[in-house]
Amino acid sequence: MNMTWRWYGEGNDNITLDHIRQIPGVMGIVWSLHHKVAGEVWEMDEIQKVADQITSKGFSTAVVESVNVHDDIKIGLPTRDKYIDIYIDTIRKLAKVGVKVICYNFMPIFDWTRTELYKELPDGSNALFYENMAINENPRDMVNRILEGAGEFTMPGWEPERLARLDELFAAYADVTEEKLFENLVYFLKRIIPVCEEVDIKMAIHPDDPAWPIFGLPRIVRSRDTIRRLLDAVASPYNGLTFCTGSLGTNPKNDLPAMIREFCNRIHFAHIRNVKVFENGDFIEVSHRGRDGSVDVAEVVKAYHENGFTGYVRPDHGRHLWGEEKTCRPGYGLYDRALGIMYLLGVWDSLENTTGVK
Ligand SMILES: [Mn+2]
Repeated sequence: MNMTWRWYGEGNDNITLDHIRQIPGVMGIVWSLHHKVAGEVWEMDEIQKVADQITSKGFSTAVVESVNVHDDIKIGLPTRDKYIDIYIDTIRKLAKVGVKVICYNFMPIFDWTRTELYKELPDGSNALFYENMAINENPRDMVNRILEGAGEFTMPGWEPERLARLDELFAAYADVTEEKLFENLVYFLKRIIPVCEEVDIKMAIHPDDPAWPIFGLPRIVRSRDTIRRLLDAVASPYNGLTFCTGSLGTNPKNDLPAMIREFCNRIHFAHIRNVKVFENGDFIEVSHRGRDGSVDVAEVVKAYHENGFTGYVRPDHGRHLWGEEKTCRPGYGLYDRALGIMYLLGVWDSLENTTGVK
């Protein structure tokens, strides 16, 4: 298990690399060029600059999250080839600075979706919350609420410029069925995976969050069957997963430890976090500790250990603690993610000690 931390970059994150160095066990930084919109060219000097910042503090640059996929690729428009060429150009450049895994997603229009960013938990902390009923409303209202809640912070997948064209985007996706979206994903993978094999970068698709269709838009990476189909469609190990227990865990039917055991050799990046799912299907993000939510996090870690997992891991979202919501990006405070790392490494170390398997 290779522990990492998502960092939004110099001047774009209140948590510095020097802070991150003080969290035990963190070996790598999960990074990106956060000012880039999907389809934009990543210049080599911009990539090199961030990579140098990261390596100068002794961290690895091996995981990029994300290189976002342009809507034309997801919709399957004739212009998609041009955007795939740009994506390939980025893959080749990232290989030059030691990147080994690219996390991406193929969700139409909305990336992760929540209805409230600061829902109070019984202990007085607050966290990202999803209320089913609120999703029946106009998507524009939800977008406005998320963007207002985020304040000055940019949030990947929630670019105001792109979401200003919401009606246009919905119209463009009108004919994109689940089947069509899947075909478009396979088309994209068939073009990029040979390049990934050549430069040794593994693609790791992030599951849909939450793990079901919203606003009538298709979602295709959300269960054992949908994942199995995708991995079979392009059988190369370079076509792999970011296995996010928080996203897949929103649907209690997903047996996460069983899925890890089945897909382990295709999981290149593990997002580990907990959610508490209520009987009506609403859910809230909680601490990483297994008994605080619906995801048996210790069992998840055990499934990785049993399978000799050597891939990259990060704590995913955390709660906002001790008032930090005033200064941190929603879901990406310092304290709860650092506590999460200690829990994950605690379980991992104890498994190593009791089994003798390092
Ligand atoms: Mn995730």
